[in-house]
Amino acid sequence: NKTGFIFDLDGVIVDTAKYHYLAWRKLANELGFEFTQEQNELFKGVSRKRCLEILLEIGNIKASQEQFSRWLVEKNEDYLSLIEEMDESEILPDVLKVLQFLKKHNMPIALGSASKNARPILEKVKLMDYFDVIVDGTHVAKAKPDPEVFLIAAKQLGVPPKDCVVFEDAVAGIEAANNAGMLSIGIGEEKVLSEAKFVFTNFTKMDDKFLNRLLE
Ligand code: UVW
Repeated sequence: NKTGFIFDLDGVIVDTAKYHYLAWRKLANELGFEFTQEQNELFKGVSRKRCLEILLEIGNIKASQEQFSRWLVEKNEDYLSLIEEMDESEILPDVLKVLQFLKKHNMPIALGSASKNARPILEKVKLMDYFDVIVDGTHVAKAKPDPEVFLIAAKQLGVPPKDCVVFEDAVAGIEAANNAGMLSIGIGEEKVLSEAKFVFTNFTKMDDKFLNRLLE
């Protein structure tokens, strides 16, 4: 049986958190309050709608449905204009090494992301060809830590969940992988991602020996 490899996007393949932050901060400032980088940590892996709900709670702002929808669109337009300039140079260190290793061994590869902007981002950084399957925020009803996004990815890869490996940088994402019965690998800080089966600061720390073990 082949192993299926599922990658989160934001924080694993590229660092889009900084662009999300700038776009949310602009909206917060327009609404008359500050939004810090620390607060932005709470937004990682969280759906766009839920992020706006939290932002408005931070600013103590009540919105009509219509305002809410308008601000969602405005934030996303600002975000899209920020990521317009993204290119291959924004791929995080050694992501390409790992993708190429997996391709060389003919491993099935999926993207499992909450983002509705996953496809345009993969196109900009020229990684579309590595992914056999893309499951993103346009396909999924339940947010991580619900395992839905990873279970759909496994199904589309044709690999049983127990034979899948997930690379994730968010706590909710590690929980989702564990809930799916998959092997969770945290990319980030060990103390934050303590629920993960293995943790690496980034892909430069993952050697061929470890990758080879994952193939079995
Ligand atoms: C998320 O909802 C996580 O991202 P986006 O705003 O890119 O859809």
